[in-house]
Amino acid sequence: MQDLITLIIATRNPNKTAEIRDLLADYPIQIKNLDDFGPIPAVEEDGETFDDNAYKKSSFTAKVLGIPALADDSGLVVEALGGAPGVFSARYAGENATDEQRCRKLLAEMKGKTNRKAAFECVISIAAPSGSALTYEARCEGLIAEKPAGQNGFGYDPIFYYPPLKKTFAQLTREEKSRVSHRGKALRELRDEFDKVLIWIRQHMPVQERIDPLHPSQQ
Ligand code: ITT
Repeated sequence: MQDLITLIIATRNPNKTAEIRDLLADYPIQIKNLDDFGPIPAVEEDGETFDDNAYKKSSFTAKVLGIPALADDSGLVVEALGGAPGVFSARYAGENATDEQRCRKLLAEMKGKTNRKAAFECVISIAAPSGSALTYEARCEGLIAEKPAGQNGFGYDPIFYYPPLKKTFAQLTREEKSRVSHRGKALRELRDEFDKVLIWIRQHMPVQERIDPLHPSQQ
């Protein structure tokens, strides 16, 4: 029987971890968090696209720990703001701002704007320790609400209104959100070909050399 593959979720955002764990729950893998390891340096997310940053996070973590890593880079893209906050979503109101401060800043920027169209975008990158990677991406379209509503979720969920369900993402349960969200869609794409992904991971793992201490020259 083959050993169970370990996949580390390379995120420091516990809400993302919870959503990703839910969606990969039925698969024959052992999922670990960054908290399961000692401190590893943070990755600088200075890429110009979600794709760049997702790969930076997954490849760095996989190389440092020697285990396949899955990273998510995501954010909110607002049409009337020329695509902002985009890759700066996490830092939109400064490095140490809270989710509430980020939402408040976005609502202030949107004051008086009639075009409220926005989309959450997500790129999932799975990297092997060698640096090879697979990528999945998805988006979810909605509108920026006039004011926050709902207590669930994280980030911009209270101000992201999803017209088909007539609710903000923060008014949905985690399961309801994952059924329609950017992250849920990207992870479902990954799940749909998970058997192939497992084969890919096995093929890209470094070969462990076993040295027989009694007959080292025969190796
Ligand atoms: P990691 O880099 O450690 O994964 P992070 O929170 O810094 O965690 P990102 O750099 O990808 O993650 O920034 C994404 C930001 O975009 C996140 O902090 C939220 O503000 C926002 N965001 C992403 N997905 C979201 C979602 O499903 N609901 C609400 N806001 C979301």
